[in-house]
Amino acid sequence: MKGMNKAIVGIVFGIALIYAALSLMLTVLNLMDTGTVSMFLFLPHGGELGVDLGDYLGFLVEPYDSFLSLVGVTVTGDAGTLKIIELVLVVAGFALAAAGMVTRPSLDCTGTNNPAQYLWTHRPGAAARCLTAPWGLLTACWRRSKPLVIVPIVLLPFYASWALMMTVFLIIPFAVMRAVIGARIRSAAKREGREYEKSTQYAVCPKCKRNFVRPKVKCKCGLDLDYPVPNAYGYKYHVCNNGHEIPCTSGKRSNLRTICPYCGADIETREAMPVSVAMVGAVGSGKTTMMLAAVDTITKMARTRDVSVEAVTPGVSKQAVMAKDVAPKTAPGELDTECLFLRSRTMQDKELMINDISGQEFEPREGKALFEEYYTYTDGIVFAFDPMSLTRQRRGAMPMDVFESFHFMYSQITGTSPNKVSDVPMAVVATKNDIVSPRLADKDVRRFLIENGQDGFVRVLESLFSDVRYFAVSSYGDDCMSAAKPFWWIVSKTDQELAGAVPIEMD
Ligand SMILES: Nc1nc2c(ncn2[C@@H]2O[C@H](COP(=O)(O)OP(=O)(O)OP(=O)(O)O)[C@@H](O)[C@H]2O)c(=O)[nH]1
Ligand SMILES: [Mg+2]
Ligand SMILES: [Zn+2]
Ligand SMILES: [Zn+2]
Repeated sequence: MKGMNKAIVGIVFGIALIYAALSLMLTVLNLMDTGTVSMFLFLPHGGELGVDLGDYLGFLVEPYDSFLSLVGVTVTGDAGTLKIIELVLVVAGFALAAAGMVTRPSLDCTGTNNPAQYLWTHRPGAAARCLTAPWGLLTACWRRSKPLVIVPIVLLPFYASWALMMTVFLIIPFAVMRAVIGARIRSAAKREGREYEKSTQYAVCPKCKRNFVRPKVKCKCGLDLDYPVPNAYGYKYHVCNNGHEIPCTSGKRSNLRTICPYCGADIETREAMPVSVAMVGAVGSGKTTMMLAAVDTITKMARTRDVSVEAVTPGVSKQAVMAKDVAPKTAPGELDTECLFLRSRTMQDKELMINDISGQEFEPREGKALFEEYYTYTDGIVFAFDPMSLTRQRRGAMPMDVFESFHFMYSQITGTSPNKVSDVPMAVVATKNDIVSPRLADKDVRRFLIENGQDGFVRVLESLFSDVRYFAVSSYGDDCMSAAKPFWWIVSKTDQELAGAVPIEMD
């Protein structure tokens, strides 16, 4: 038993013991005075310190008195010595009941599942354990060896009255403690729920792409625990089965090692609010280069406002960004989501998640994997096309083909009818603007598509997505500021705080 539980038990048992000790003191004083054994209740009133229970519960107290004098008389006939012996027996009885309170079975709070240690007042059977604590000698001996239990049974007449009194004295502190802790759990849980809802809402696994309210946590000893939130296991921290403390208040939790509750992968969530963007486009349309250019720009612009950007996946690392102009072809198949964490002193952590897919996935092919979760929780879609592929000898897949292939997956995955209008922001991006002549402005892109035989694409796209915006970007060299615009437009639709924290011009 550790920390909080020890404190709770200490308070409850402490109050009962102090109270019983005060009653013992009155009992001893009375014995010295009158020579009779009676039980007292410590209750200062009208100049008196206690109430003589013998006056009210004589049928309970008298047998105790008779028993003790009987034992005393077998030893001595002298009245003075008898008093001393009775005094010793009373104190010993008290000590036996008090000793029961600190024996293992009643104090032991180690659990069997994780997180292991319930708050003591909220663990199953806590009330019963509390009330039986003064009789702990019986259980302690029984546990050690069954025949041994005969000893506390024989001694029972000496300490039964004291144990009974302590049992009664335990009821009030336990009930008060339970109510106080229950109220603390409730208010801490409410506060945590509100804060989590405001700052995080949910988390997304970059491996399996599924989303969930809270991840699981791996303790430093390797045990998997539920995400620590204030509950019966603790309102400030939980304790694992190996005794490690795991904080469950929002500020301290973000450094915990988190794992995905579905696939078990080690993931970082940092309680950051996620914004998730999916990329669509033909092979060679410039998706990966654009993503890296956007990361580059976002990082540079964030620095001007003291916002730190940390890439946690290798695909968007500093090295990858530096080599963006020679980005390798993206391998087909399902890939990990690229993750960036953004934070500042004034802004709660944010996570920008980008799903970059190989253009091959939008080519007609048998038995294609449906990218289930790529699109299920997406906050926006960046649709890239290479304008040169439309003008020069029309090479590569046309935007319409890519869109049809994408939309087939999209409607299957989101379980909507193929005609349903989606309100997910759709950024249509003409890439490689540095080699297009004349250069395109954002406002020219829609007309450019129509004039180059993609009027069908524009029509279908705009009928299926209600929130479409066109961009023209260049991702090459240092002149790649424009690449961040489509991403930041999506961010601004989802998270105003993040959008405002990094100055990306949208014009
Ligand atoms: N000049 C110029 N070339 C670009 C630009 N963006 C991409 N490219 C080039 O276009 C080619 C394809 O770019 P990627 O970013 O790999 O294209 P992708 O859409 O990711 O392709 P897949 O991963 O195969 O689907 C590469 O040779 C890039 O260097 C750009 O803005 N300007
Ligand atoms: Mg790529
Ligand atoms: Zn997962
Ligand atoms: Zn542990």
